Amino acid sequence: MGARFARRWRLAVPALLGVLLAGCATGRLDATKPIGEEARDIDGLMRLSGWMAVGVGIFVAAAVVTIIVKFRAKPTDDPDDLPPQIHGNRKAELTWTLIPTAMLVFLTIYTLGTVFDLARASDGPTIKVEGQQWWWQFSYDLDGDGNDDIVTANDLVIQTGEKVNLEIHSNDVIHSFWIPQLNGKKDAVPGRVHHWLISSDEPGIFYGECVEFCGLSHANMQMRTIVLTPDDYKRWEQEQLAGKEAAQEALVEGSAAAAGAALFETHCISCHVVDGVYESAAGGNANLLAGIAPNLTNLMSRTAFAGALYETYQTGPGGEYLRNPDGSLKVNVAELREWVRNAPDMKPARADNQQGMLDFSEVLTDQDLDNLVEYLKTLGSPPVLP
Ligand code: HEC
Ligand SMILES: [Cu+2]
Repeated sequence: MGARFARRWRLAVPALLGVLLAGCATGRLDATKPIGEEARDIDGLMRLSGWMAVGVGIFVAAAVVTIIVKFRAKPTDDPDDLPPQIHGNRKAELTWTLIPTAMLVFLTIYTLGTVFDLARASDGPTIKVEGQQWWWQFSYDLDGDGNDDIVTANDLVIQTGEKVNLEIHSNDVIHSFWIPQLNGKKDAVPGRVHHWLISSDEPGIFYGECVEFCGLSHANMQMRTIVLTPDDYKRWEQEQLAGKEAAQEALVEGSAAAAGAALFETHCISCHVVDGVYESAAGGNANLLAGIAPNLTNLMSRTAFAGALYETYQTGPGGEYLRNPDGSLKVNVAELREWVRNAPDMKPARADNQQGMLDFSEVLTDQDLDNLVEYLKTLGSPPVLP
């Protein structure tokens, strides 16, 4: 019994440790591999203070063991014979006050330096980030005229070698924006604008999540940062603008997409905007608490939908994109269609409380759903991948 118990513990301890350590790097969210300068600053500070704490810990543990061993009672000791009693020792007291003070002052200065560095604005572009239950919107004012030229969701697209200023807002409750590999966390607070820098040395897809509990689907409020090379980024920008023009072109009469557009006009435009075509939801009068729903102008250019919970395009077991024989990406029609049919079933929401998309399962027929998906597929070109 005892031996078996011990053996179990020998397995349980590493298993528990594994579970604990997994919190530092769970698959796609990894705070231990910084890719941008801001994330590296934070990582450097964390490592420095971590190693200092390890040093202090080892020193204290060694001192305790030494004292226990060196001054332990011997069998020959007379229990009534006390060692000389002293009061105060200036040298010892100064040592154990000054060394920790110096260490803490050093860490404070280093920490404040990092905090101020991270708070500094850059001369790079500004992107507006808006959190709302339960997805993130990103808006780009390219020409600085005060109007957003690109409005997208889930995928925050930036380019390498540029420090981007994020202006973080919330349209309802407190959220928190965190792309672990690119910077620390920044809260999105209603009525406030929080400034935050983000940058990446390498192209890639970096994952993030809302990290302030914000209600029912908090765990499903994810986002991605797609980092492109400057050339790819320019292409992305052009395709986003072209997507707005394309959305305004007439659909082939009698096509499934045209039938879908008619349904979209009946059921969807009370919440969703398609730039230049269905603007009626603009201006915060959407039938929602937060006042906005994802702008669908370039829906197909995003790698993910519904708070980055679902892939827009089909992926294989290793996360790689599956392709049609002609090389194009395979649209994830099944989940997109299911989303339009019954969104609250795929992502918990409170449609009765104007939070999240409605359940259309009693409203739309199979044919309607097919047509709507055909229409959605016309919105924007495929994503520019890093
Ligand atoms: C009551 C407002 C409302 C109506 C009506 C509505 N939606 Fe939505 N829709 C939303 C909200 C809110 C989201 C974001 C949900 C989330 O991510 O949690 C959303 C998300 C989506 C998305 C995913 C977009 C993305 O980039 O994440 C698609 C596609 C979509 N809706 C299509 C439709 C279609 C098609 C209709 C009409 C049949 C429709 N919606 C009607 C509010 C609405
Ligand atoms: Cu949130």
